[in-house]
Amino acid sequence: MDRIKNSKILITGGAGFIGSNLVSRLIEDNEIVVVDDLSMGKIENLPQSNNLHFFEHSITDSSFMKRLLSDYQFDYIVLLAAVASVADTIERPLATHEVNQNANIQIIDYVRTEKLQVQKVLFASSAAVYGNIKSLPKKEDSRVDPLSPYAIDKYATERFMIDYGKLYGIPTVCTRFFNVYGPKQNPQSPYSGVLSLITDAIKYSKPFTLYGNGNQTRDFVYVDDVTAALELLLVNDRAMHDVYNVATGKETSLNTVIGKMENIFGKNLIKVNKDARIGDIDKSFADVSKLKELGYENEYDISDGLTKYIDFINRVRK
Ligand code: UD2
Repeated sequence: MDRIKNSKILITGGAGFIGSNLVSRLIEDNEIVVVDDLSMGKIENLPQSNNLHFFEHSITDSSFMKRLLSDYQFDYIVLLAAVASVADTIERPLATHEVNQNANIQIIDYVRTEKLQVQKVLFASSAAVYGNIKSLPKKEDSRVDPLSPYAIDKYATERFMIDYGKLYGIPTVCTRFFNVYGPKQNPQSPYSGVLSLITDAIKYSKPFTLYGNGNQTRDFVYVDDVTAALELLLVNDRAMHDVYNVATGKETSLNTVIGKMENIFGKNLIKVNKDARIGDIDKSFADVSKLKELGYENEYDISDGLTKYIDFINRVRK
C-alpha cells in the first residue's frame, strides 16, 4: 500500500482513541496538527515528536479553525472529532449537533470558499447509521435507520461531505466504523466500547455487567486495521465521494470474546447478568467488499487483535 509521506495532515479528535492511533501511524513521515478539546481524548495518548503540533481547542470555534486551515494549507484533513457517546447526544441533542455536524460543515465550507487545495478530506461516520435494520451483513447501500441524534448527525454529515465533494470538486470520502477496539480506548463510561470495559474489569477484578445473554454479535475490528483503512482511503484516488464500511466482515458473540479474553489473561471475568439494554442490537456485522476492492486486507482476526490489545494493557496501563 502507498504510504503518506512529507504531507501536512490535520487530524481533529487526534488525541482520542482512533485519532491518536492514526497520529502514531503517520507521525514519522509527516507534519501533523491535532485539534482536540480533550473532552474524551487525552494528551498522554499522543506521541512526543517535533512533527506534532497540538491545539487544545474545540472544532466548533470556526474562526480558530479557519485561521488554522489558512495558515497550514493541509494536504489531508481527517475529521474524527465527535461527541461519540450516543447517550450524551440524546441528553444534549443541540449542543452535540454543533460538534457532530455543524463544525464539520464549517470546515468543508471553508475549503470550498477559500479554494483550499486539499488532496483528501475524510469524515468518520459510524455503523450507527444502520440502526436496527435486520438485513445482514450491513452494506453501504443498505437502508439506513439512524435512531439517535448521534446517528442522524453522522449520516447527514456523510451526505454533506459527499455532496460538497461532487458539487464543488473537493476530494472527499467517508467511513462507517463498526466496533473498533484496541489500545487507548477509554473505558471510563458505561457506554464505552464493550471490549475496553471487559479488559478493564478482568484486569482489575471488577464486576462486568453483561446485558442480555451474551449471544449478541458485533463486527469487532482492531484499531490498527482501522488506521490502515484510513490511510488507504486517504491515498487511493478511487475512494472518492463515497462511503466505506470499516470492519472485518465477521461477527463474534460477546460470549466468544469473553472466553477468548479470559484465556489470554488467564483469569476469569466477574459477570453480573442484567436484561438486554433497551434498543440494543442483537446481531451486527459488515459487508466489507467495497473496501476490499481497493486492495484492503484485514491484518488481525479477533484472536490476534485481542492478544495484541491485552499485551498492550498488561504493559502500559497502571
Ligand atoms: C455501538 C456504539 C454505540 C452506537 C451503536 C450503533 C460504541 C461504544 N458504541 O454500540 O455508540 O453507535 O454501536 O450500532 O462504540 N454491553 C454489555 N455490558 C456493558 C457494555 C456493553 O453487555 O457494560 C453489551 C451491549 O449491550 C451490546 C454489546 O455489549 O450488546 C456491545 O456494546 P457496545 O456499546 O460496545 O457497542 P454497540 O455495538 O452496542
